[in-house]
Amino acid sequence: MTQRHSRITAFETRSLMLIASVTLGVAGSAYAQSTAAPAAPAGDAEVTAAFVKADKNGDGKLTREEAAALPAVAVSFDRIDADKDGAVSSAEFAKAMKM
Ligand SMILES: [Ca+2]
Ligand SMILES: [Ca+2]
Repeated sequence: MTQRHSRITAFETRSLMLIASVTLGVAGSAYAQSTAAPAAPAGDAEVTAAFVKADKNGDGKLTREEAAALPAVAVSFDRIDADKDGAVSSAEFAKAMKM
């Protein structure tokens, strides 16, 4: 009885490990995909479209408030604003999107 029980437990343990490894494998590939995506260079048209869309007042610059619509820009606003004028120009934006 005890031996039978322990055999079932061992089987269950193996099943759980298999499920865990499959789950981790799926999560791992999903993680790889999500980190690989931003590294792919964005096309000029995509970059321009994103910039124009975020530039609500159309002055050719993204203020910190306008950049809030683009999380990727908002989180690194200070780094992207290379000349530190408090706004991200289309050139600064294009450069950041291609890194
Ligand atoms: Ca603007
Ligand atoms: Ca700037």
